[in-house]
Amino acid sequence: MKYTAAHWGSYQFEEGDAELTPLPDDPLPSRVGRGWQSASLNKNARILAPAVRKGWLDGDKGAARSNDSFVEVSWEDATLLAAGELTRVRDTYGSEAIFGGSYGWSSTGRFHHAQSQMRRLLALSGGFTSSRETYSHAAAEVLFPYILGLSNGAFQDDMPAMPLVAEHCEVLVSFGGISRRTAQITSSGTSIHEVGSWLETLEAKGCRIITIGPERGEATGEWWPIRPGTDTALLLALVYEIVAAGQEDRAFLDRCTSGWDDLRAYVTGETDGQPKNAAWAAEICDLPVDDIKGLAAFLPGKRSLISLAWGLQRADHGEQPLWAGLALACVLGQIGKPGTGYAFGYGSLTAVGRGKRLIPWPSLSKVPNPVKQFIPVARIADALLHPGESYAYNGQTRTYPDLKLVWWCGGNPFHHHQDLGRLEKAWARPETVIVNENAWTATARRADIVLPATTPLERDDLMFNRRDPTVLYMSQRHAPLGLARDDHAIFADIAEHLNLRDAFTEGRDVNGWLRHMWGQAQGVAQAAGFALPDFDTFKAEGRFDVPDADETRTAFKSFVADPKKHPLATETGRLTLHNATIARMALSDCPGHPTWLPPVEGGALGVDRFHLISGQPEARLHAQNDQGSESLSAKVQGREVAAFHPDAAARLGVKDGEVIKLSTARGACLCAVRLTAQMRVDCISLPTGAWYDPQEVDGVRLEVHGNPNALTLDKGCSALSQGNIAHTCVVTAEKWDGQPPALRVTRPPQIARKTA
Ligand SMILES: Nc1nc2c(c(=O)[nH]1)N[C@H]1C(S)=C(S)[C@@H](COP(=O)(O)OP(=O)(O)OC[C@H]3O[C@@H](n4cnc5c(=O)[nH]c(N)nc54)[C@H](O)[C@@H]3O)O[C@H]1N2
Ligand SMILES: Nc1nc2c(c(=O)[nH]1)N[C@H]1C(S)=C(S)[C@@H](COP(=O)(O)OP(=O)(O)OC[C@H]3O[C@@H](n4cnc5c(=O)[nH]c(N)nc54)[C@H](O)[C@@H]3O)O[C@H]1N2
Ligand SMILES: [Mo]
Repeated sequence: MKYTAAHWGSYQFEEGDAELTPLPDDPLPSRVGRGWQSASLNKNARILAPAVRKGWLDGDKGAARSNDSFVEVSWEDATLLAAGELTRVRDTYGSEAIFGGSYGWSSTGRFHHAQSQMRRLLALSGGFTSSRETYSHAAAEVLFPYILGLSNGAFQDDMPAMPLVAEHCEVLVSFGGISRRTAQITSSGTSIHEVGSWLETLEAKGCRIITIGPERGEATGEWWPIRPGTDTALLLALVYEIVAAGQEDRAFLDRCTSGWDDLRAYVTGETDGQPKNAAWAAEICDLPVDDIKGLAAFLPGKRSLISLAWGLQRADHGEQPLWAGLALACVLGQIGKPGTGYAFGYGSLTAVGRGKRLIPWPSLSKVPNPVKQFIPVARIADALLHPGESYAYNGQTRTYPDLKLVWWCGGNPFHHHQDLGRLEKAWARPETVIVNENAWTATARRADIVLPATTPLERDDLMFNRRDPTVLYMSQRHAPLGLARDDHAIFADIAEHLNLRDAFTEGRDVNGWLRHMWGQAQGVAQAAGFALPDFDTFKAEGRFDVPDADETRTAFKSFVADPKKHPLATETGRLTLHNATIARMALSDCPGHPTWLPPVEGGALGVDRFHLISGQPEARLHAQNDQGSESLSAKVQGREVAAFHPDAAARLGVKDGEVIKLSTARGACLCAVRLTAQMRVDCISLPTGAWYDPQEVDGVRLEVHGNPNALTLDKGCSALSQGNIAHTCVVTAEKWDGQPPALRVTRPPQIARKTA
C-alpha cells in the first residue's frame, strides 16, 4: 500500500488503482479530494514548461502584466533569468526591494513546502521583505497576545477539546456556525475528519446549540439569522442583560480579569449615554429583542461555550467580536473548566479542538532572514502602490518598502486578496514578478517568469502535522506533467547560478532530505516517549500511528485554578477586558475595550443591495483544484454558484440556475444563483476561489466567472491588526440577460512554443 496526503485528507492507493482511496479510518472523507487527481492531470490547467512574459522580454516593466502572452523557454534560460533578476534587483536597490512574503497554502508535505523552499534561497542570497500574519485570522493573531496573553496558535493548541465539550457543555453559542464544509481542511494535512461526528454527539447529548450567522449552513438546531457585521452588538447586549439581572460571575471577573469596570461602564452607557441593552442590539442586529433577553436569562449558571468561527474577524473591526466574545465568556465564568468557556475556530479547520496529543514534528530547516522589513500580509497592494509612505500597525508607525521584485511560490494573491482590480494596478509597479506554480492561476498569468512546479501527486514527501497522530510517507502517484519540476530542484538550479547550490541543498537529494527530516522526527518522538521505525522501514510501510495519542486539553485551567501562581502573559497577568496598552495607541477603530463600531459597509439595505458573504468553497480549497472534476461539476453555466434567497430572487426576476451580475464601486462579476431560504433575504453568499477571469464586456471590465474578490474592499480591520475584511462588502445585484461571455481561464494563456 502507498499513501499520499493533502490539506483535505489522506489517501492510499496501489499501483494501477484508478482513484485514490481515503484512509479507511477517516469517518468523513472530504469532497475536495475527489477533484484532486483530475486537477493534477488537467493539461489545460497545468503549466507544462517554463515561460516568460512576452512584453517583459520586449522591455515592458509591468503595464501589460495583467493581460499578456508568453514565450516558452528552457529550464536553463528560465533559471538564469530568475537568478539574474534576483542579483540585479539586490545590487541596484538592496534586499528590502525583494518581496518574499509569498503568502499561501501551497500543499501538504513538509519537505516540498513551497514557501519554505523559496525563502531558503532568498535568505541565503541576502534576504527579503517578508509578511506577517495570515488571511485566515490576522485580527486574532494581533489581538490575542494582548487580551489572552497567548498567541493565536498557542490558544488553538489549548482550545477546549471537542470530546470534553461533548461531555460537559450544556449550551453552545456558535457565532458563524461550526461547519463540515470548512472542517474538510487542515493546514499540512489530516488523517481523519472528526468535526461531523463530534457535532452529532453534541446533538445526541441534548446540548442546546444556537447558530448565529447570516446563513444557516448545515446547522440543524436553533438558527439566529443575524445581520452581517453586527455580532459585537449582540455580544455586548448579552453582557448588558446579564449584568442588569445581577447574574454576572463576580468572582470570576474579580479573580481572572482586569478592566471590567471600564467595560461595564461602557456597556451600561455610563461613559457614552447609550446602554447596550437588548433593544439597542435588536435594532442593529435585526434580531427579536425577546430572543436576546431570553438567551441572556438562560445562559448564567449553565455550562456554556461561546464559540466564534474565524470568518467573523475577516471583517471591518474584526477584533471586536473576538474581544466581546471573551467578555461574555468571562461574565459567564466558564473559562478554565472542561469543555466550556471561550473558543475560536471549531470547524474552521478540522483539527481545531482535536483531542489528540500535540507532537512538534520537524519542518524544513529555516535560514535566518537578514532583512527585518515586513508588511502585514493583507497590505500588499498598499505597499506596492505607496512605497515610502507610512501606515499604522499594532502600535507602530511603519513605512512601506519600495518593492521591485515580487516572488510568489505556493500562493495565489489573485485568489486571496480583496479588490483584485486594485491589486492589478499595484501589480504593474514592480519591475519583475516571478511565480513558481503548478497551474495557470491568475497569479501565474500575471508573472514575468513562470516556473512550473510539480504537484504533491508527482513527488515523494512526508506528511507531518503537529495536531495529527498519524504520519505518512507520501509516494509519487503519477509522473510530472510536461517539464514540471519540484520547487527544491528549481531553487537548487537557481542557487547554482548564484554559487549557492551546496548551501541550499546541504549536499542532499530529495531522498537524503526525507531521511534527514525523519531522523529529526525520531528525535522528537524519543523526547515524547515513543519510538519511530527507521527510515527504510517507514518508507516501505508508509504509515505510522503514534501510540496512546488521545489527550484532551482545557484552556486556562491552571490560570483559573490559581491566577497568582499561573499569571497570563498579559499586561496585568489576567484576561484583559480593558487593555491599557491598546488604549494608549489611541486608535479610533480599535479602542481600549470591546466596542460596537459600525462597519464601513453594512447596516439596513435597500431592495437591490445585498451583504456579500464570500466564505470558503465546499468543493475545493481556495482556488486549488478549481479546474478539477469536483469543482467543475459544482458550477452552473460554468459559473461559480451563489446562495440567494428566493424572495430576493423574485424581486430581481431571477430563477434558480440563472446568472446575475454583482457590482460595487470596486468592480463587477457574474455568477449563477442557487435559491435557498436558509439565509437572510438581504444576503448573497458567493464562495471564494473561482479562477479570476476579468474581461472587457461592452467596454466595461467584468469578471465573468464568479470571483467575489472582484467586489470586496481592500482595507484593514483596523490600525491594530490590518487584517483583511473580506466579509464586509455590500453589492448591487441585477439579472444578467442573455448568454454570459465564454470563460478564458479554462484554457492556458497564449504561449509561443519554442522552435527546437
Ligand atoms: N473574499 C475572500 N477572500 C479570501 C478569503 C475569504 O474568506 N473571502 N479567505 C482568505 C483566506 S482565509 C486564505 S487562507 C486565502 C487563501 O489563499 P491562497 O493560499 O493563496 O490560495 P490557494 O488557492 O490555496 O493558493 C495556493 C497556491 O499554491 C499552489 N501550489 C500548491 N502546491 C504547490 C507547490 O508544491 N509548489 C508551488 N510553487 N505552488 C504550489 C496552488 O496551485 C495554488 O495556486 O484566501 C483569502 N481570501
Ligand atoms: N472546503 C473548504 N474548507 C476550508 C477552506 C476551503 O478553501 N475550502 N479554507 C480553509 C481556510 S484557509 C480557512 S482560514 C478556514 C476559514 O473558516 P471560516 O472562517 O470558519 O469559514 P468562512 O467560510 O469564511 O465563514 C464562516 C461562517 O461565517 C459566517 N459569517 C460571515 N459573516 C458573518 C457575520 O458577520 N456574522 C456571523 N455570525 N457569521 C458570519 C458565514 O456565513 C460562514 O458560515 O476554512 C478552511 N476550510
Ligand atoms: Mo485561511
